[in-house]
This record gives sequence, C-alpha cells and structure tokens, in this order.
Amino acid sequence: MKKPISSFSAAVETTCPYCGVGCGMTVQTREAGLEGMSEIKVSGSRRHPANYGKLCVKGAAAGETIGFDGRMLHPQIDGRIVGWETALSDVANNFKRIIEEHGPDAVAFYVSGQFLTEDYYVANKLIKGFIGTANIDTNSRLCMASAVAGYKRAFGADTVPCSYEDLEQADLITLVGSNAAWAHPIVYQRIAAAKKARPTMKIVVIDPRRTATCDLADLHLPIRPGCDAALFNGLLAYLSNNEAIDQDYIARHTEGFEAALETAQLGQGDLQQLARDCDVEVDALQTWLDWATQTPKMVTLYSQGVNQSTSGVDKSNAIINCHLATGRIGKVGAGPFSITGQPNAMGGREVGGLANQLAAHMDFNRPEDIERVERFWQAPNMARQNGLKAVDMFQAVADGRIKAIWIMNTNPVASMPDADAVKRALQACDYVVVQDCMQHTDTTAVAKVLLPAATWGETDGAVTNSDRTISIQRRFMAGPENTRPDWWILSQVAERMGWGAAFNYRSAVDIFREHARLSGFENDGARDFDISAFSNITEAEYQQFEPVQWPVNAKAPQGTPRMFTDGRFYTPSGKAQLIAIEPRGPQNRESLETPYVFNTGRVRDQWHTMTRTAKTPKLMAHKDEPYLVMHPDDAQAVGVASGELVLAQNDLGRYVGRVEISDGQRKGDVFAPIHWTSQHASEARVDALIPANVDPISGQPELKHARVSLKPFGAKWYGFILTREPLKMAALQGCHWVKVTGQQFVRYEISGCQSIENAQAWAKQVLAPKEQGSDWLEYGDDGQQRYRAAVLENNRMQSVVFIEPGHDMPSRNWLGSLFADLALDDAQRRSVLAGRASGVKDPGKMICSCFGVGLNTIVEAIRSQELHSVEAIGKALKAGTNCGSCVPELTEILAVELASELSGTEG
Ligand SMILES: Nc1nc2c(c(=O)[nH]1)N[C@H]1C(S)=C(S)[C@@H](COP(=O)(O)OP(=O)(O)OC[C@H]3O[C@@H](n4cnc5c(=O)[nH]c(N)nc54)[C@H](O)[C@@H]3O)O[C@H]1N2
Ligand SMILES: Nc1nc2c(c(=O)[nH]1)N[C@H]1C(S)=C(S)[C@@H](COP(=O)(O)OP(=O)(O)OC[C@H]3O[C@@H](n4cnc5c(=O)[nH]c(N)nc54)[C@H](O)[C@@H]3O)O[C@H]1N2
Ligand code: SF4
Ligand SMILES: [Mo]
Repeated sequence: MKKPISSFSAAVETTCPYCGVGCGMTVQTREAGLEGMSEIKVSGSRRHPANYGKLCVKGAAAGETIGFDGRMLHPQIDGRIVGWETALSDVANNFKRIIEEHGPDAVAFYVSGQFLTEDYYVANKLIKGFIGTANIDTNSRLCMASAVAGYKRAFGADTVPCSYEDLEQADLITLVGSNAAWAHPIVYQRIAAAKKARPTMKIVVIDPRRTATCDLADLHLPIRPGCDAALFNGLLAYLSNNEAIDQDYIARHTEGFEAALETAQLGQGDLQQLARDCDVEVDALQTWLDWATQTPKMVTLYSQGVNQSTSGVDKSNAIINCHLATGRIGKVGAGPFSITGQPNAMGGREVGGLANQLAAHMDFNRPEDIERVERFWQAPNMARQNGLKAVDMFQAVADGRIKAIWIMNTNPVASMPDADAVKRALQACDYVVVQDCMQHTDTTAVAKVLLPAATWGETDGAVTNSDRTISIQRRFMAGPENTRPDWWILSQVAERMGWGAAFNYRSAVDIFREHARLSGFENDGARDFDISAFSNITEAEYQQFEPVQWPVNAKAPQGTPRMFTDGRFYTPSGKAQLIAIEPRGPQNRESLETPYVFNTGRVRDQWHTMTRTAKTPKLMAHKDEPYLVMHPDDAQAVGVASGELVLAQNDLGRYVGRVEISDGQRKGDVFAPIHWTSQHASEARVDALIPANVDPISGQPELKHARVSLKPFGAKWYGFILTREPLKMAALQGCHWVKVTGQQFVRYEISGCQSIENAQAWAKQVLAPKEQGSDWLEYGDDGQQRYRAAVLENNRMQSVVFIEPGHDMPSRNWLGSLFADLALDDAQRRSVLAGRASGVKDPGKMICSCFGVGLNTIVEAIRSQELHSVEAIGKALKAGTNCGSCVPELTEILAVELASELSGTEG
C-alpha cells in the first residue's frame, strides 16, 4: 500500500559497515512509501577523524543495499520456519547434549571481524568462560592473524603504533601488499591529498601486480610473490651498511639487533643478488633502499600481501625490524602500520576473539591472566588453553572431533582455503548453526539451524578501526520483524544453557561497560588495551560517544594518538624485540602440471562474498563478472584473447573467469577477484583452489598463493539473458553462468561447452510464455546459429535472451535500459532483437559508479574535448568528482589516451 512520503528524520551519526578505515557517516531516514521500508540518505560525517566528511563509493551506496529483499526473515530448523523460543532452545539443548556426551572441545564458534565489539565480547565470554573451551576462531584468522603475531613478537602486545595522521606527516610511505586505492579508499585519498600538498613526499608500492594504488606511486617494485621478508632483510643490511642505524635507540629500547642483522646479512650477497632474488630491476631497488636510508619519517603500511602467507609473521617482523633499528616508531610520521580490513577487526582483537587470545589483550600462556579473567567473569568453566585455529577447526569438524559449530557473520564455505573441503565438513557435521542476515549464502545452504540477525543500521555497537579509533555504529531503522541483534541471540542461548545471570544484558551499552571494566581490571599500565575511562558509561553517554583512540584511561582521558612515544614496550624487559628472520618462499612449489601462480584479492566496489554489495546495480557495474588478469605473453601461450573465458584449475578445484590482459601482471602470475560465490556464478569461488597451507606461528592461510594450470574454457557458445524474475541456472548442465544485478532485472552471462542447440532449446523452454497474453519475439539464424528471443507483456520487457557462437555481442546497456517501467514504442520494439537502437551510443564499461559514466563516454570526451587532466574530465562529465574512488582508473585511461595521441602524432 502506498503511503504519503514523509520528510527525512533527524541525522544519526554512525560508522560505515565496510572497511577498516572506519569512516563516520551521517544518516537520515524516511519512509519510502512502501509499508515498513525506509529510504536512507548517507553522507560522510564531517567531524569523524577517519574521513572528515568523505566516503568512498561503497560507503556512499550503503543506503542502496539495506532493502529487505534477500534477508533471512525467520529462525529455521531443517528448512522449516520456527519461532525464536524453539530455535533458541534447540541450539541450547543440542550444545548442552554434545558437551555432556563429548566434552566442551566437541563444540566451536566461528565468528567475524564484522561483529560489533559487544557481539564479539559475549560470544567470547560464553565459550571461553562458561562452555569451557577456547574453540572460537574468526575470519580474522584469514585476515589479521600474522600481523597480530608479528606485533606481539616485537612489542609484547598487539599494538598498532600509528595514526592515520602519521601517513600525512610521513616523507616516505612504502605500501607492502596493499591495494589501498581499492581496499582502503579514504586512507588512500588522504595520502593522495597529502602528496599533492607536499609533492616531495615519496610513495612506493611493493606488490607483484601493478595495481590502482600504483597510480600515486613514485616507484613500484613488482616483486616475485612471497619474497617480502628477503626484501626487508635486504633493507636492514643496507641501512646498516649506510650508517642509518640508530645505535642509541637500539641500545636503550630494543633487544636482538645483532642477531637480526647478522641473519639479514647472511642471506645478502650484493644488490644484484637481492634484485635477482626478488626479481626486480637493480636501479629501482637501489632507489627504494636509498630513500628508506635517507628518510627518518617513514611509514610502512602493510596488508594482505604480507599477512596471507605461510611466512606472514616473519614478513611482519622483517618490516618491524627496520623500524626498530632506525628508531622510526613512536614518532610523528613514522612506524610499521598494519592496516586492518574489516570494520571491527581491531575490536575482535580487543575482546580476544581468536582461539589463542583470552580477553582484553590477555593471554593463555600467562596463568595469572587466565585467573584474572576467570575472577572477573566469575566463570564456572574457564578455558585454560588455546583452542583450534580456523583451518584446524574445520579439519576437526571434518574428522568428527567437533560435532557442533555455530557460524556467525561470516561465510566460510566461500572464504576459507580449500573451500570445498570446508563445505563437505559442514555437510557431514551433526549440528551446524548459521547466524546471518541473508537467507541465501554458500554457508546458509549447509546449515541445520538458521538464525536471522539484525544488521547494520538496525542495532547499536562499537567498532574499532585501523588506527585504534573506537566509534559507534548506531541504530537508525527497524529491521525485519523477526531479526535480532547478534549479542541478544548469544545471550538468550547462554540463559537457556543455565547462565542467565552472567548474560543478563539489556542493551549494547551494558556489555560495552563490562568490556571497558575488564580492560582496566588489575591493569595498572601492564596491558596496552585499556578503555577503563568508559567503565561507568551511561546509555546517554554511549549515544553521544565521540570517536576516540585507545588507550582511554585516567592517564589519557582524551585517548592516545601514538603508541611507544616513550620507547617502552610490553615485553618482560620493556624492550622491543628484533627477530632474526630467515626468509621462506611460498609453500606451493611450481610444478609442470600447475605452472601459474594464482594470486587473489579485492575489487573496488564489492565487499567480500557480495551478500550486500551485489544487491545494487551501481556497485555491480564496475566489475560485473569474475575475471582473470593475465600477462599478454601468458594469454598468447594459453591461447586466449581478452573477453574470452579461461579455466584455471588444480587438484582442489576450478575457476572460470573472463580474460583480462594486462602488462601490469607479472609473467607467470595470474590474478582473480575473491568475491564471487555459488550464489553469483557457477564456478568462480577462488578459495576452492587455494590449499590450506598456514603460517606455523599465526595459523593464517596462504590465501594469495595457489598453483594452477590454465586452458581456454572452450566455450562453443556465449550468451546472455536479462529477466525480471531470477532463473534456476543449475538446470542448464555444463553451462558457465554469472548472475549480475541490474536495474529492475537480473542479467545472466552464460556460455557452454555443449551444443548450442541444447542451450537454445533450454532458453526457449524456460523463457517462452506459458500463458496467452504475452508476446514472444524470436529470431533464429540457422546458418550462423544466432538465436535471439524476447518476452513482452503489454509492451513491457519481461525477458530477452541472446545466444551465439562468438562472445562479441551487442551491449547489454541499451537492452537493460528497456526494463524501465515504460511500455516500449514501436521503434524500440523493432530494435529489441537487434540489440541496439540506431543513434544511441553505448556508454561502455562503468568507470564512475557515482555518476554512471562509462569508458566509451570518457574516451570520447578526452578525444573530442581534448581533455588533459582528471580534473578536466571531472568538469566535463562529473566522473571522479564525488567519492573519488575511480580517480586511479581515470588517470590510467587518460595516460593510455594521451600516449596513443602522442604516438599518433609522432608516427
Ligand atoms: N573494496 C573492498 N575493500 C575492502 C574489502 C573488500 O572486500 N572490498 N575487504 C576489506 C578487508 S577484510 C581486507 S583484509 C582488506 C584487504 O586489503 P588489501 O590487502 O589491500 O587487498 P588485497 O586485494 O586482498 O591484497 C593486496 C595486494 O597484495 C598483493 N600481493 C599478493 N601476493 C603478494 C606478495 O607476496 N607480496 C606483496 N608485497 N604483495 C602481494 C596482491 O597482488 C594485492 O594487490 O580490504 C578491506 N577493504
Ligand atoms: N583467496 C582468498 N580468500 C580470502 C581472502 C583473500 O584475500 N583471498 N581474504 C580473506 C579475508 S581478509 C577475509 S576478512 C574473509 C572475508 O570472508 P567472509 O567473512 O566469509 O565474508 P563476508 O561476505 O564478509 O561474510 C559475512 C557474512 O555475514 C553476514 N552478515 C552481515 N551483517 C551481519 C550481521 O550483522 N550479523 C550477522 N550474523 N551476519 C551478518 C553477511 O551476509 C555474510 O554472509 O575472506 C578471506 N578469504
Ligand atoms: S573507505 Fe569506504 S568502505 Fe571504507 S569505511 Fe570509508 S566509506 Fe566505508
Ligand atoms: Mo580481511
């Protein structure tokens, strides 16, 4: 029923649901005219210290992804809808039964860095203090575990030393294994703005691929994958040879320098040798080493290219060694800065959400810590040793040691290494509970019990971003009727297991207060994480909470921008530890059968397993299909051309992607995006190919490195379908398909190795109207085997299909535009099966998602209006002028155009 449209509500200050930059947002809502639905207006919060008013394209589109379509709406057991009481009792009773029969180690929780701090705190308390096992791990194992272990080895605590401001104040930033332009766009834009204001600032990118981040770089070192530790050992030796070591700092504040240097020098021949080991040009390497030697204000910003490795902890410490040896830490514009991925990766570390942590930065290897937490919680069944880390946890599910697992806010069937083994393990497990906000994910598909969670905008809770800034995500709308906050669901199960008094929380602030108290409990400066200033925080104060960097206590009531300013660390001696590093390469060795390195990572506009970001056409437009980036020589050797499909495979799994050719890709390496799951494509879950090799210290898997063979997919035909109603694709055997969200339609890109006649018959069978009253337009061309058909109802587009032997088909953009609610006119109707209207231009691949500006439009404007800068493109087309996320791509397009203009005039 339509209601009159109301005006927007008062603004609510909240925090972005996506990346670890942790941008503040201002949100206003109004009823959208449809019963129960809200329309929301999102803008960057001007006073938030992470973003000062800016948002990237994902954040800016957050309002378009909150519709209730696709949401999990009810608790379910074995596919039946049940009430909350039934579901909560079922979970409590089954966990109790299994614990009684097999002991507490037979159960496990697998949670997420996207949990709010309060959710995380309750989950951790329930399992470690009351159930009595530390079998709780989190997707942060796949993300931050090596960085955590590296910090702890060096500093004695998991302490990020820096602030975002240090990035602006540094004279040299080296980004290692970080594609910040796409993964941390607002931090990237802050760096870009600082460099623009102070062009002498140097930016270096160390990444096997030339990424969008390289757009800003003075220097890119396209290293051989996995050799980061060798590179930073090389830097340490070079610093020493060139008198850049701070002997005074080393003597007063560190231990282990001599051994670290000696080991670093052992592996070092000359510069030529290091360049060969890392497979980079000597001159480029020399330039970086010289800059690093001469620049005291140096930040090394590192991310998954460092962490997701079987030597991730060593890579971290090789980096930290260089900062300790030069005293470049705890000072303005200097430090080793591990940037976090998820919105609350840091909050998870604070509550001890990993299997080898306790709570509030305490540890199982200190008995006094265990007793302290036990006393504080009044825990009846305190766990006393580390639990199983993610890979081991799913292995234990597979071999039956774990009989019940409760998965919350993460999608391991898509995101864990050896993902098909994880799926099989869960299918065989006695009791699998999945708590998610969406009904259909690769993991909800294998659950026995489903619990519908409230999500962003519907609940309150704290998050901590990459630079230790705590902010609140606030509720600004009601979720679907039967959804509940994650902390509530956990507390209700705890009550039904007999521990109601300890989980008697009425709101998030009750939990936050307890968490703050524990952080200060018997602390006295012994532990870095201390937010005891909030031990008595009231509901009203929580609602007014202003972002602040921890520690926040009596000594630092306004928070702490920078750590280790006094050179004191959290080790027993108070000194930081340099670690002797013997570099190791990736665990997967090359073989004749699988000669290519399979690297994986992120796409600008998608978030992880796409459960939210794929809901909006705006975010689907930038990269709409799974793809594989290849060096031109490799593409030639494999025999595939741009736009064709290629099959990557090894003995674990298969990946089919559209070929993208780039000389920014190293020869022998290929790159695939991580985001596509079985919900969105037939064969594009990258983690089905990644072996579960882990770092021996952190247990973090080597997610950036598999070995694969490549061959043409061998499609006999290509096609696409646009339809208002989603289809069941499994019915078309042997077909590769990808599902893409459009405006008022769903698009399927399809292709197959079987006969084209079969595909055409299938399309006709599923699409042709079964009832009278609809029009069926059909065009077949036997000679060339082209097949096109469309369904119209009252002259409105219902569906259209094109199937042909070649992949070069009309643009989907114009056909997509016909799904707007209007009736087609005669000319449009006649043009449907031609796939294009005369005189209408195709805007091409989407570049600027904010203003919907495509590649063809940009190139044409550059040529016809002689545009020579990104600013000029912005003036002419608006592209790049809102969130700025596409500026690196605009720069690249411009560079290509200007280069071809130049060669055109010279030739
Ligand atoms: N758009 C978007 N943004 C996100 C996310 C998202 O899903 N989408 N997820 C968030 C999360 S949880 C995380 S953890 C972060 C991740 O943020 P990033 O770590 O920046 O992103 P990735 O693309 O996973 O990987 C970074 C780079 O590591 C490189 N790499 C691979 N192997 C090596 C190596 O051996 N050495 C070096 N030096 N580099 C290597 C890859 O080529 C890749 O370009 O992003 C966060 N932000
Ligand atoms: N090969 C390869 N694999 C990787 C990576 C890589 O670079 N390469 N990166 C790894 C990294 S760094 C990460 S962080 C992981 C991410 O991988 P996942 O954590 O598996 O991915 P998400 O899509 O973020 O999963 C979150 C799930 O929680 C649901 N959800 C959203 N909001 C809520 C809520 O409020 N409550 C509940 N209960 N559920 C909610 C979403 O619908 C979704 O199903 O992937 C890892 N896997
Ligand atoms: S950079 Fe973008 S995705 Fe990350 S927190 Fe900010 S707005 Fe959200
Ligand atoms: Mo992550």
